[in-house]
Amino acid sequence: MRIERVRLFDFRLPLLHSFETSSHRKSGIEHVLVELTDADGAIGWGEIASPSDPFYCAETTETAWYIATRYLVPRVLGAGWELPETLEAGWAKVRGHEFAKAGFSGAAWDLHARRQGVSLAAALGGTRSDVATGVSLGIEANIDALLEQVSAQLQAGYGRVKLKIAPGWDVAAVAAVRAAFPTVELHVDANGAYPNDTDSLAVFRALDGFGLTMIEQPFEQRDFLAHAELQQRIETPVCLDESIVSVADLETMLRLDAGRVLNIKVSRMGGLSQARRAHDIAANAGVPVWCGGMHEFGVGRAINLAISSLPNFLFPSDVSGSDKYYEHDIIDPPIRARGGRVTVPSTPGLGFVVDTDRIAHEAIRVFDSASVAELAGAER
Ligand code: OSB
Ligand code: MG
Repeated sequence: MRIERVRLFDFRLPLLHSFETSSHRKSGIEHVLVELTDADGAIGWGEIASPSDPFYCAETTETAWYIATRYLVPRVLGAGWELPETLEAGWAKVRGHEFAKAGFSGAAWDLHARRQGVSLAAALGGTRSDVATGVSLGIEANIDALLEQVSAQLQAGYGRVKLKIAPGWDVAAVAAVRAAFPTVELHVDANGAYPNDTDSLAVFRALDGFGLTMIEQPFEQRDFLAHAELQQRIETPVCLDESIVSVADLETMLRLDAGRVLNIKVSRMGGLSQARRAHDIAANAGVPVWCGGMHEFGVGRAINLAISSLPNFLFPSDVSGSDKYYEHDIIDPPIRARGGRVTVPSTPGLGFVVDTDRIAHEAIRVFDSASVAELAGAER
């Protein structure tokens, strides 16, 4: 098959509840939606879920737009391919920019699955018809506000809660949640905010006593040794997120025992093919994985749902219902969780109808390969 047209939509939605991590606070999300159309008019959708600012990873909405229009679109347009991996190989020489690549990878996989007449989950080798999901809660103004959030999410049926932590918002917050909800499946995520020093070790030793399922990304992205040393000193599994942007990073983690759980983010790994490889390698090593989120709109959320149906996703995924984040999502029906579980669609591709009219109408900016005679400045 051949891609005949690429459209990119820079799209923004307000968050129902603003979200604060160790690095910053945000009240809206801006992602770039990718639409690929083949010569027969079949369509695939993907989502570039890069944060707007370079605080989680180096990419931003602007760098993703630049890389997509200048380097990825020219490699995708007109290329012949049958398997998504073939299309992805076309951009292999572009280094980094995993989020930008993941948006195109998702669209290629959706298109591929639709053409095969199978669900994206089935195309990936998924084995579950529904997946366990959990919620991620940001840093709140005070502990009462946090307890209120936890209580609301438990009432909504979620059984797993992940708390964002940062120096100064850690042991007391976790102790309060644990005291109020003794049996909730609880885990914490530091987004790399802790220095590798004795004060931090004391925090993690204290957190080790709360029966957490995991402590996610305590130290900075590249510091595998700090994570390995911490894992020797505490019982709670260390989970890596930001550190793992390639299969080689995962091999490093496994070799060093720098973490015993892997957060697979499709975007962070550069797309679905790499995410699936990471899943398989972790499964062979006996390391469980779960699917992290980037506050995706419905397209990215459906992609996360599909990969979460693979067998080694053994902890709840951050694929909570659309209603936790957005009033009106861009897919129909929106993703819904019941009793903390989300059904994996069995209809072709993503399994949701994408509201193209609304996206085209409300986008902040649009790129359409059909309306540019020659891609300005495009580089092969
Ligand atoms: O580390 O998981 C993270 C959001 C932005 C940046 C980093 C992270 C997150 C989340 C989002 O936790 C969770 C979700 O999408 O439900
Ligand atoms: Mg994380």
